[in-house]
Amino acid sequence: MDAPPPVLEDLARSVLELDREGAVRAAGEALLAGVPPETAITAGLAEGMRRVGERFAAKVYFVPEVLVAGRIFYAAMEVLAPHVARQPDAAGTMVCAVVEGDFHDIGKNIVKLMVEAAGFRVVDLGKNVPAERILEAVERERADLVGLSTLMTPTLDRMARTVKILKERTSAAVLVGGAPVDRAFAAKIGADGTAPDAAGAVALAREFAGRRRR
Ligand code: B12
Repeated sequence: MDAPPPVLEDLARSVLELDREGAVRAAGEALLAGVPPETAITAGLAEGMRRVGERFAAKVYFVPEVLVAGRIFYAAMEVLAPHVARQPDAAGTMVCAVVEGDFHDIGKNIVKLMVEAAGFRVVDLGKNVPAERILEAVERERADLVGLSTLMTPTLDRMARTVKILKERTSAAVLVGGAPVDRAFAAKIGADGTAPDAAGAVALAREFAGRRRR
């Protein structure tokens, strides 16, 4: 396998070192070097956030640093997102949200971007969204799919409750994700699937939308 382009390391390091200018510059350089923007986001920026998480866990960084890292992530993503190749529309509609109680939306926004790029219409309800609002949106938008995200263990219960309500009241396929979510948890709460990253979310979205059309 080829070595990863050095610009991916520049992206990750800029996020980790809270270097906004460096991150924005590296995002532009990645595009110029022909690195696919999806790769720059997932293997560069998201890798940087993963390392920020390690520093937070080690109590080297605290919430203010993590907040700044999140803003830098978004500043660089703004450069990259318009360049993500888009498939023609009509793959289906997904409602996505971060469950109630949780304000972590970076992962959900990457999933949204990639699922949209794969040709889906995505209705983004944002973060900290109560189950009832998600249900309302799924019915209103006649969504084929729902993508729920949470990053915290205390909000896993809200995710479970949301899935229960959606499965009882709608026929949409419900996908769940976020760092504390694994396949065993997804199966236990009755979700239709989970994936560890945005590429996996796209694969699942395609699979379930295809099934609904048959
Ligand atoms: C950034 C961050 C923040 C930022 C969030 C900024 C933002 N706009 O999102 C800020 C500073 C606001 C923050 C606040 C807090 N945070 Co915080 N935060 C993080 C951190 C460092 C990184 C998260 C991140 O962005 N990761 C990068 C993205 C790209 O990864 P991802 O979200 O996992 O998403 C990928 C996959 O999971 C998947 N995916 C995601 N969603 C979905 C959905 C579907 C359907 C599918 C299929 C896939 C999928 O695809 C994504 C892309 O590849 C994590 C550490 C960590 N290891 O996760 C802690 C972490 C999540 N935070 C934590 C905590 C405790 C908090 C606070 C309570 C801190 C406090 N004392 O105030 C508050 C909570 C506020 C709240 N109520 O939500 C804990 C949670 C612990 C736990 N197990 O519950 C963590 C794990 C840190 C730690 N080690 O303690 N945080």
